[in-house]
Amino acid sequence: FLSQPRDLGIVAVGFSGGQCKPGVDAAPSALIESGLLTQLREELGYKLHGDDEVHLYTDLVPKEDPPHRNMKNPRAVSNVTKRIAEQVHSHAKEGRLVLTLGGDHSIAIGTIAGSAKAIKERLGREIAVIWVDAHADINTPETSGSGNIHGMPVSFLTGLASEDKEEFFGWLKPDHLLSVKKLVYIGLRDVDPGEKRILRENGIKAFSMHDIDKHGIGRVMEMALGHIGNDTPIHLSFDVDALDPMWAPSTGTPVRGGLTLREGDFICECVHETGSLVAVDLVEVNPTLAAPNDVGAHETVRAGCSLVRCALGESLL
Ligand code: 5AB
Ligand code: MN
Ligand code: MN
Ligand code: MN
Repeated sequence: FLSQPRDLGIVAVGFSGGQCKPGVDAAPSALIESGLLTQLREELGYKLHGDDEVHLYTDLVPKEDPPHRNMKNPRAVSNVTKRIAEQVHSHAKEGRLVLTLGGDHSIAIGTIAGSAKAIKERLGREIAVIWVDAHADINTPETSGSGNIHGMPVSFLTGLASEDKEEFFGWLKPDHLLSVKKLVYIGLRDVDPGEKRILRENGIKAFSMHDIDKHGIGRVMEMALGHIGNDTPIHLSFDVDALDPMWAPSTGTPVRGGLTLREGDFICECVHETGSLVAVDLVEVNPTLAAPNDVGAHETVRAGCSLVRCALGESLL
């Protein structure tokens, strides 16, 4: 693990267009104000690249953005994720580990596209993705009941959904994509019927909360990392709603029966220990959902910071 880069590219994404609740765009500022980047710099010894600027991408959000194939805000999400892919790519091609602070989970279309392309160019390797979430986020526009693109990123990233038109994710090229064989889910407990069919038909590896209860998180991580194989570059995409609402109540789509904070931290520690981590996303923290004076928002931000620090090696002795 000593070879894992000490250079860290930061992409702070204040974007909420992949779903309908405002406030998830305020997460990067809340995470940064609570001291996350200072801790990474001063306590974990990373050299940070990119600044503390939170990108709002307002120039990329069109005034008129009617639904297309049932997707809400399709042009905005396509434009913004295309730009995020360029940002992540430019860090990753320099050999930096990339940390993206979302934002809703639609932004993973950009982060994973960017790291897949950079790692292919730099190392000639395909990345693996560990997707930690209560949800599978693999709806196609046609299977989605909500039309919210934060429930669809994995279908675009694996090529299960696609579009030719540039303005509707047509910018995604083969180099941006992820193989369904290199995808592993952890923490699932709220998967739509259409998504279950997609997971089954494509033989996608998934560890639900049931599997975690049955085997324990230690065994599940062994199996998850075993599936990916040694030495494969790993992109970790962590949706804070994978945690139980007890630890992360301030999120747009909470689901009971989730991971404890300790289990979430353990997942991040195990991924760090592989020495193969190339990128981390932390998404779906929404600090505005709690009532004023409610501790929920603060607790959720704190949990998010803890997950990121563990993924970046804080627990190593
Ligand atoms: B999240 C749902 N499957 O498609 C849908 O928070 C929820 O990024 C998606 O995991 C949740 O709208 C997206 C019902
Ligand atoms: Mn989720
Ligand atoms: Mn998600
Ligand atoms: Mn959510």
